Amino acid sequence: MDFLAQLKITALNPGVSTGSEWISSKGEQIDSFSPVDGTKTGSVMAADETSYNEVIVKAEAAFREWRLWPAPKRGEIVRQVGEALRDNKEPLGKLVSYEMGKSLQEGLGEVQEMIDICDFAVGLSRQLYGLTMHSERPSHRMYEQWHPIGVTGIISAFNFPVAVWSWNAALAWVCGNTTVWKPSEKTPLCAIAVQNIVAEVFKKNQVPEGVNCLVQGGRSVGEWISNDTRIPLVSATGSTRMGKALSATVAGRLGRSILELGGNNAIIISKDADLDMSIIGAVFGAVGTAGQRCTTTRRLIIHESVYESFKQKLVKAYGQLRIGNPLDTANHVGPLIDTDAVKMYQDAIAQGKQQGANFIVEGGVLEGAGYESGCYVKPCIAEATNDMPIVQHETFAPILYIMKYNTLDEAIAMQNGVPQGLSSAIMTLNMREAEQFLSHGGSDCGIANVNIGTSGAEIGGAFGGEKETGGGRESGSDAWKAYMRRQTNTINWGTTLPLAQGIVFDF
Ligand code: UN1
Repeated sequence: MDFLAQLKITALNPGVSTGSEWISSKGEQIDSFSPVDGTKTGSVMAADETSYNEVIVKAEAAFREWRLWPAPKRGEIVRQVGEALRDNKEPLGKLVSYEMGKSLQEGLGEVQEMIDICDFAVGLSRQLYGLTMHSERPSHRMYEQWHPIGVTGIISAFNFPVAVWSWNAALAWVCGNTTVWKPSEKTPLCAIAVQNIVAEVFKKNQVPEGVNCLVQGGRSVGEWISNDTRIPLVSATGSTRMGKALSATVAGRLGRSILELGGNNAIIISKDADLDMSIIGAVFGAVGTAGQRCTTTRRLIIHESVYESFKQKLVKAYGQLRIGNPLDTANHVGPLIDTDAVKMYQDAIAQGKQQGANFIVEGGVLEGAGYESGCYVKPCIAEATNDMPIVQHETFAPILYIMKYNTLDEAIAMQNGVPQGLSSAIMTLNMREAEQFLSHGGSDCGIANVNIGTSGAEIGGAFGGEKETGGGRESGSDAWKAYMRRQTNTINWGTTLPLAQGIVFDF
């Protein structure tokens, strides 16, 4: 495991940092166990209240300085971060794969997403555009500017231990904000590695200490962040339950939040679909990352005329899946994150059966050589109906529910008929169907695709979803606006002071 040494990870790591400096803390010790083989890879020390406060004070002070750097200069720093990530792609990808359990391909892909968002942010640093407007008053000019907002809290989940942080951090930095990151306590070492990589770039460029902060810890650290009036913006990824609690707290102090919560994503397989292509999209979407992406395909809504043939293709494809060590590129499916996740998977299967779901590919926990961690499970498929409580619920595991439809209206209603609204797709070669699905009467999700699956979004688009997914947008397009404050400016260059709306005020 030379990747640990390459990334400067030791057996016991401090977990609190203001950038290049590490701060000692008296929080609990968080141990990282790899779901790949159950090995304890290393530990970090969580933040306590004193070290947390020290970080926020530094982050606030750094903000006052960092916001004055010209945005393209901040972009240049992010460009160098992207370069450093390119240099470290191999070891960091391996660590992601080893600590989180996703396939090496996906671990490397995650680092590639970090590189991509850095590239995007570099360009963005010269494009933080505001509009100009025509004033109704003579000799007046109106325009808007986007200004940095302040310390940005980033709470990320185990399933994308580094990429989702980078979507937020790269944007926040070019926007002139400082960041305070609370990574998942299930993937603390990935955060240490990233902190070390960024620290080197920041130090070389004399970026103020406090622009890139790390506060490791569990729920209490998340609560400190959401309650902290010194943090005007909190971006959080995780369960809907966490998001509801966090957004209530942040809203209670009139702070802003960007939420990226659960998904319950479906692919509609039309009678006019290319079935071979659909199989690839559906299977990758359902079993990739062992079903632990927010964008994982959880439901297939299949036209009744192709239902039986598609079902057979699915069963055949599942029969060919290789489950095992994700660092071995011959395997398709790695482990779940931990044994708690395995328990949730088993509970969901039991509930599904109770509710009448018919498992056509059975699940189960794998045992024996190579599966010692107890985290490897079989991807499974059940015939179900959309209204079953278990189908309405997001289980973070490779359980795929399939169901039939007759008309496209019915299929769209089923696709939309869940509390979540992240990602959706239709497989069809029929233009009318595709357009209806994408129209205002179609999918109600933040992401709607044609002839690709629900997962695997690119960073160039805004990422996020509606309803219980939380409404936030991260990453590309104009998602950056959420990381800045808008200021409307009106300038009078004339010699009189006319009032808006023609109001006369003479004395
Ligand atoms: C997530 O699951 O939280 O679209 C993010 C995808 C990835 C990001 C997923 N680019 O699957």
